[in-house]
Amino acid sequence: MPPPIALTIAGSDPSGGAGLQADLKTFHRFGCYGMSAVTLITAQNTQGVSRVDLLDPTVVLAQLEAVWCDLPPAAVKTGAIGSAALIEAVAGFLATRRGCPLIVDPVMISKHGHRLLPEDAVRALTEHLLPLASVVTPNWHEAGALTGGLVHNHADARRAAYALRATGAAAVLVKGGAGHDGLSADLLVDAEGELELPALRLASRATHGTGCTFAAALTAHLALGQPLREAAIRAKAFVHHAIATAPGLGGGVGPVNHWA
Ligand code: PXL
Repeated sequence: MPPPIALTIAGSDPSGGAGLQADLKTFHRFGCYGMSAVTLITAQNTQGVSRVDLLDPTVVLAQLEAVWCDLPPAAVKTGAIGSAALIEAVAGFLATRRGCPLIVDPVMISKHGHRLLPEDAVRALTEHLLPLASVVTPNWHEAGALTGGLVHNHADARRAAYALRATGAAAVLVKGGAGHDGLSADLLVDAEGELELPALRLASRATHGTGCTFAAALTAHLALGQPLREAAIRAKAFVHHAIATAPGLGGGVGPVNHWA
């Protein structure tokens, strides 16, 4: 049996901790065959982002067309897409090719605070991409930005999750990593209701790419045919372990352990 194919549509992080590099490593870790369509190229390391260059939408569409007809994916993930024009191009492509799970990680700001999505592109995300999503995985900041408010606590996160489901996303998983309590609890809202995913918060500097790695693990488990709730529980456990066993690389916000 060939392995399931997982495709990421995301930005490049040359330091290998986040972006499409984190996605490919995580797909590989779970036995999926990983493919990547590049949307933007960052220049960065664990200490900061020095440059972001967006690719032309036609360049992204050409990559998607090339791989889709020859190696149809079992699950697709989106990461940093970079502009309203790019989001509209990607969503337009995916709208005509439904049928496999779509995991939308609404990447907006890097761990260093560098903006990866301009504010005027947030609306393109909610209007065009979220309605296609099987699951969308915002952190508290992104959940607030996508719903036109601020998320400061678990009650805000719950409200934002329901508001995001109203955009047409089949499920919403709001990550609780930005909280200050000892439990970094995520909240999943799907057609069946709510599922809380608690995990002991780790005091670690190695959090570069945690969001990408989590969404990529979720994508891999869905590509392998697991139900969403099971996939979410496993992805959460994986990221926790990946932070706990981080390799200690770089002088700044270091990468997690993608072999965890
Ligand atoms: O973790 C968010 C993220 C996504 N994609 C790219 C990134 C980052 C964070 O640095 O660089 C390309």
